[in-house]
Amino acid sequence: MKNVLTTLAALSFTLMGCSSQKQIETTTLGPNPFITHMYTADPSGHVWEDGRLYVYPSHDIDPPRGCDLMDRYHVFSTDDMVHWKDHGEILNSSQVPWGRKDGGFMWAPDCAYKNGIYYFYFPHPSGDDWNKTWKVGVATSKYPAKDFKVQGYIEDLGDAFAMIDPCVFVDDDGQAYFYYGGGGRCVAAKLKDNMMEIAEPLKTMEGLKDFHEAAWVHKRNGIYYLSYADNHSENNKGANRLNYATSDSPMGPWKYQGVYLEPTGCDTSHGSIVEYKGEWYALYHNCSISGRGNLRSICVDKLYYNPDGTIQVVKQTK
Ligand code: FUB
Repeated sequence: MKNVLTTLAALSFTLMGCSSQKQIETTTLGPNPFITHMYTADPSGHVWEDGRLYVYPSHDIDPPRGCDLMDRYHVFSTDDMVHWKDHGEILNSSQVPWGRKDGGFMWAPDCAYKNGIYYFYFPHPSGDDWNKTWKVGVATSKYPAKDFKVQGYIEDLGDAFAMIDPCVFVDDDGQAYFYYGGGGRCVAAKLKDNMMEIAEPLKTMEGLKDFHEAAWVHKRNGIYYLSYADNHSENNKGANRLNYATSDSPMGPWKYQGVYLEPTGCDTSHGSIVEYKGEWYALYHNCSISGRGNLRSICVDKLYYNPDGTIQVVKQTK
């Protein structure tokens, strides 16, 4: 069990012959997984205007049937990276008017904020032939973790086969970009100001190596990062890793940079990268509570960059 106190580390350094003291605040994290009262996966992290870090995961159902029965979303938030609040269920497949009649399949979501409205994006099939009928639903609210109402889905996304895991990245100039993908294909487009329609045809993201799913885009020091899960397997079992690529544009082309999260013991891997209070974090899931590849639990660890902007492999802590 890790110490849960926030510590102040003093760093001494010498600059141009002068001796100086700089205080660097480092947050000590709590134990992983950080949500233990229910199974959670696919965490998307965002810091909103109230200064809290919100995590939008999907929810594994026990006993599982693959990922078929996942029918609801909860939201979690923290202001110290140790104590997490469960805001409760924000959406259920029974509330999706255009969704498949048997529900379930509420897979990896994301959330974005623009002009006082939170937009919650979730992949969900519209028909019985679930893997051919994916849509990306949009629910909106004035609040980050309650009162979401399904508004519809993003139109004109084309071939729906295996296309899941929406990610919406809002750039510094306010322009929002929509990413999603699956089955080897990752595509993106600018979103219109209404955050519910694409403003241009989808474009394939070039330069990714062995893309599987779980696209996530963040920006640091002017560099765009597209991270995603690959198809890696070990002993004939899924053991996906999280990879990343960089670009000077949110639409690529991308330069493949490598793996930043090794397999976590689950059948899938899925994560996000977020800055909170001056430090960077990798959110991801593992299966350490259940010991079962599709009963997953969300985790967080520190993420460190090298001086050239490349990402160090994340140390997965318990
Ligand atoms: O949780 C269901 C699916 O498993 C997600 O959409 C994928 O990214 C994988 O983690």
